[in-house]
Amino acid sequence: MSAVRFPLAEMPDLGPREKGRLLFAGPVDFVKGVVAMPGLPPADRLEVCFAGRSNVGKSSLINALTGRKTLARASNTPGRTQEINYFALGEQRYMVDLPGYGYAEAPLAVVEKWQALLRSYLQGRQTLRRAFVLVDTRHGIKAVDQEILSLLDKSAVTFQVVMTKADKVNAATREANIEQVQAALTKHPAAYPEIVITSSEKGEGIETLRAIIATLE
Ligand SMILES: Nc1nc2c(ncn2[C@@H]2O[C@H](COP(=O)(O)OP(=O)(O)OP(=O)(O)O)[C@@H](O)[C@H]2O)c(=O)[nH]1
Ligand SMILES: [Mg+2]
Repeated sequence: MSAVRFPLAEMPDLGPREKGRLLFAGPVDFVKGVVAMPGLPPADRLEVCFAGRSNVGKSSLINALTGRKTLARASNTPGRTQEINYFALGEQRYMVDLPGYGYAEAPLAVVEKWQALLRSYLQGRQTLRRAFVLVDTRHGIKAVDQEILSLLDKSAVTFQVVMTKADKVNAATREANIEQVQAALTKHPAAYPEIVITSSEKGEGIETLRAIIATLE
């Protein structure tokens, strides 16, 4: 049997887990919401971003990671996060909540403005160390995701797929959509070779993701 090219991330060892726990137990602050590139905070620390279609669970994941329920606004209304939202983990890391894409009802002018900003951000942010691309475990990678994956390939920004809302699917759907994601990733040179399965609701994968963010160099 050949090895799976995009295996699920294993539970990290005690050391990285403790590093992750400490990082996220420390101060977490909302820094600012940015609507244009000149508004970005100084690129003085390592940064990760969370991208994904509208409603996939980006804000909820940031809240779960930080253990603060209302830090990033989460809502049932797609397209709620309209800005690039910066959160600081002490002075060590920035976490960036990106505006969701694929929100069908957004006016074209709005969509184009955000696409342009997303493009400049992904291509122009020197300290961006990894993009977490969130994919709903119920749906797998959709056509609307392919655009951002290609953009990340072109920008040479390493991205890691984080599957969200794992609590909402049965085991068979979970397995099928993990395989769908694994197959789709083979076409993307910028894909990091591990997938993380999460549930912001139940806490699955949160400790693993904390450790990943804390140990990036
Ligand atoms: N059951 C379950 N629901 C979730 C989970 N994560 C998010 N949700 C729900 O999904 C909806 C959208 O979550 P958000 O975190 O606001 O999604 P988002 O990606 O930030 O959306 P935009 O800001 O509009 O792009 C909310 O109603 C959340 O409560 C999860 O792990 N499990
Ligand atoms: Mg959001």
